[in-house]
Amino acid sequence: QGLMAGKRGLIMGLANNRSIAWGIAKSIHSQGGLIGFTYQGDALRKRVEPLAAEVGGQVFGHCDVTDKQSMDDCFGAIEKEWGSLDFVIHAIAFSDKDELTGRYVDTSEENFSKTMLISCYSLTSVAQRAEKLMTNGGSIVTLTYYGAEKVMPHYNVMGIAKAALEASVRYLAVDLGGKGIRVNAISAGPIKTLAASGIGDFRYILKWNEYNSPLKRTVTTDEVGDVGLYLCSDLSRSVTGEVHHADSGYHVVG
Ligand code: 0WD
Repeated sequence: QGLMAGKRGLIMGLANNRSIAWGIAKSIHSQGGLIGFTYQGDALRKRVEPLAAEVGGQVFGHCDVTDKQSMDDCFGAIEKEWGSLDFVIHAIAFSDKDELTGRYVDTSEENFSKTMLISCYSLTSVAQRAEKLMTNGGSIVTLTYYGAEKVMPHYNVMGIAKAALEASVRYLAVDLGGKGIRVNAISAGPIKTLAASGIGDFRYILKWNEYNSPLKRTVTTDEVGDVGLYLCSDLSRSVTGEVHHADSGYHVVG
């Protein structure tokens, strides 16, 4: 029963119970969806396994998006176990935190490439593998931030990666649309997660959003979770190539 009854999908990028991925997992589970999770490295395994159990989910093992073998192993395991996929949540990003402060112009080539590979290209490599399993159509959702559109202090190279990620959403939407596979992004307002704690002056950004957004507050992972649910469910069946803001409306004033 529920909007997601009979649907099975993968959530990538769960680190702990403050992750945006966790908000989305709870929303999808509440509407009857079956969720598979991957984790990056053994340290996160201990966190992901109990959370997966809480929502009756399945764990498909270690998956580092920079390691092709681990990606193939995970999608291979899903194919073997489930045969098909209905949705994928891509909630993954990384940049050296020493470069998430100060000036963008000082970004190193090495961190630029790494940031782009993990935070942008990985959506495409996930889509390549998901396409094969989305035999009845499907929904792919990634997470982005307003720093893709406007210069945000300290967001630096991650802003460039998110801009490329949002462009990827549009290109992927066209490539996969013929198969009934939709590709969208949620542009979430700032939330204090593990990844966000690496961004310089993050508390100031939170306060700024609270004071200036139309709703005069920041957003929660549960709220972003409900937007993820909408984008994975058939309610959004006519929506693709979209960057949907879940940010208390900040983007209309920022
Ligand atoms: O304010 C925020 N928190 C916002 C986050 C506002 C708007 C967008 N986002 C985005 C992030 O950029 C990211 O794309 O939401 C997505 C999820 O981020 P999150 O929920 O804020 O952060 P977190 O709970 O830390 O999860 C991100 C996870 C990693 O966690 P850590 O903190 O250990 O890096 O991404 C995963 C990892 O689990 N990840 C990887 N997974 C596979 N392979 C890799 C990798 N190479 N690198 C990072």
